[in-house]
Amino acid sequence: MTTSGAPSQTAAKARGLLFGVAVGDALGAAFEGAHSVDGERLAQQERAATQLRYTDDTALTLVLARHLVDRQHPVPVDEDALALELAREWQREPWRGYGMGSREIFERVLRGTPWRKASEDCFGGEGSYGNGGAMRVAPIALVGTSPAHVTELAARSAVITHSHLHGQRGAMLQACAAFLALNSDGGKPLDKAAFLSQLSRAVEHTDWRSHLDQVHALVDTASPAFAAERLGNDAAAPTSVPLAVLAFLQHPDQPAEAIRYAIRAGGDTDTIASMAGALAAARTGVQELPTAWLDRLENAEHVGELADTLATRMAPSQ
Ligand code: R7I
Ligand code: MG
Ligand code: MG
Repeated sequence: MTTSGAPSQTAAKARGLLFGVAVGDALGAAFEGAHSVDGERLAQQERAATQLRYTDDTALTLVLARHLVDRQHPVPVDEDALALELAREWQREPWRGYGMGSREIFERVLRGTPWRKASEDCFGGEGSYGNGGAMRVAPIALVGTSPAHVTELAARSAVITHSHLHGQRGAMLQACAAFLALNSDGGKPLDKAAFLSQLSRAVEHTDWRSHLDQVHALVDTASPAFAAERLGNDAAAPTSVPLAVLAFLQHPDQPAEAIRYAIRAGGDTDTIASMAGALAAARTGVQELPTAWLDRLENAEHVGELADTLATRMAPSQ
């Protein structure tokens, strides 16, 4: 790992958030699309000596993190600039496993189509409700000042590629969950019911409130397979972000276990494990992520530098 000396708790949490995204994504990537993942296959992947390579989830999260670093409060999301930055990242490394809708939008943006039009035209004019807005949103939690602020910024960062409201609501939920996890006191047990009701207030939509009610009913009892059956585990935002929140709530103080739970649920494993890892490691700090995983992660130095810079933007109370 690239940490020099002991980071402050703020920096440790910021690093936890970004490294949680990256290692969840990279470990889950080998299983994306699997119906479910057995523990032994996952253990083999954990023991392998090969580099952990991340996918589009982390690549675009790092673009958003860099975007926030380059801007000063109070306008940390500039949609026009961010649209080009995201599209250029796809153009630079198109092989990282991008979703079909996002690929089409990036291609059109680079050819000069305004991002809003490209986003609205996607999926026959329906707009995307994929989880691509949610998968890249976690760094917003490091610069937001309240759940309302975080959800507003999250929607602005997501609409560029996800004009369908559910694509934006997924990003709002994940960003708000990351903000609450980051600001939770890792020294005390997490009040899971209070966490879910804060999230419910922030999402302001009956469908999403009902997803969160289902999460509440599954907390502490559901196996990964049962949770996937109930909540869904595919690449659509409404059927993936709730499972990531559940994976976090099953293991709020053990990010490695939250990631394993998400992967064992199958489906969109890179994305769901990435979102769950971001939440849990933002709460605990990076020191709870296995060093063996961090040592294998590609581009870890860059991830750490972005986290350290964003940590300096966090409000002192965090
Ligand atoms: O949201 P997006 O960037 O995809 C992210 C996923 C993650 O799993 C990444 O790891 C990567 O593998 O891709 O890309 P989109 O293509 O916009 O949305 C993802 C999927 O959601 C699509 O491929 C569709 O299956 C589904 N989807 C829709 N289907 C029908 N109509 C999203 N929106 C629609 C829609 O409006
Ligand atoms: Mg991916
Ligand atoms: Mg995925």
